[in-house]
Amino acid sequence: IADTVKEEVLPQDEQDFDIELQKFAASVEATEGHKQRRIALLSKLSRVLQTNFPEEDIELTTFGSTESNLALRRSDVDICIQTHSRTSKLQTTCQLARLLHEEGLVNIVCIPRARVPIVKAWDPSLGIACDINLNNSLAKTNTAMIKACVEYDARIRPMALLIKHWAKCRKFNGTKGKGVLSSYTITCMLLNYLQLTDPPILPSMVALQQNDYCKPKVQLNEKSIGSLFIGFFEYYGYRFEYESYVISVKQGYLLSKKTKVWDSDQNNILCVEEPFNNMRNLANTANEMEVMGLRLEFQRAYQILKRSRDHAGLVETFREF
Ligand code: 3AT
Ligand code: MG
Repeated sequence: IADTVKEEVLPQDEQDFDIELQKFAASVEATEGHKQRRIALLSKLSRVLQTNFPEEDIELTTFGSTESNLALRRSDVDICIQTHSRTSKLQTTCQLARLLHEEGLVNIVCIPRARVPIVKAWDPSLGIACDINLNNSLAKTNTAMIKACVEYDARIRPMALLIKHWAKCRKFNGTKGKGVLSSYTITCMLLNYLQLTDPPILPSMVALQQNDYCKPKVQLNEKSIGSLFIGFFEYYGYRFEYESYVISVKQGYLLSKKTKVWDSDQNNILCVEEPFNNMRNLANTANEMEVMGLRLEFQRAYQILKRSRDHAGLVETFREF
């Protein structure tokens, strides 16, 4: 969809750093082998469901990074099982956990009381992790939104892959409800930063939806991937006012915590509005100390990259914590 018009040629050092970033992103993204293993896991699950519930119309779909084209080598597979009947025999994640156990999956964790009940598991024969939920349609909707954003401008995908990878390397990423921030939440933070750059790289979600996610556009911002990438760390390290604002990918700007009445809850230290449910703060998993730590991590990355816009700088930025 992107009609990126790059009229000005970037200086050589910026071009070199962009190439370095693209190479780095390619080295962390999921390979063909990972994709094959994901497909194999899906067919295994499909067989298990068909065997156990032969008369039911049960649908298996993937969402998350598998669908948004942001899968990393270390990504899990997010799977949604939809039962199309109220009287389905498959009613709980615990039932599902038992079936996975019988199939040889290990490290099974059932989180039945999470906002969206999920089962997490590891398939040792395929070497792949999965998160499975039952009947959660919101995840499909927000995945489609992330996909549309990633496709909007060619610079967004490498940045998103690298920032997710960075969050995993520096150990503050965890999946849904565990860890300081989920990949999804930090991706939303990146998108909002790109909406707020001047001129914006990405329109608001409202505008994207009005355009059916895919009207051609003229891209006025010609910044390099490198300068945007470094700018992201600078923005969340030094400029974003965590105390006062709510990140809204839906609106494409910042909302006031006070206006949203999100200023008095200790779970709302960092506020990232879920685009399809504006009552929900995606970052309510992070407490005050964790947000402080996060901010220091943004600052650390910025300081490293400001000094060395090269391969060595990237290696240091992504150093495993
Ligand atoms: P990985 O590649 O697995 O690290 P991802 O891009 O798949 O990252 P997540 O695994 O964090 O992202 O989340 C997968 C999807 O689940 C993304 C979104 O559709 C949904 N999701 C995740 N966290 C939330 C949340 N807190 N609220 C609503 N939906 C969420
Ligand atoms: Mg995922």
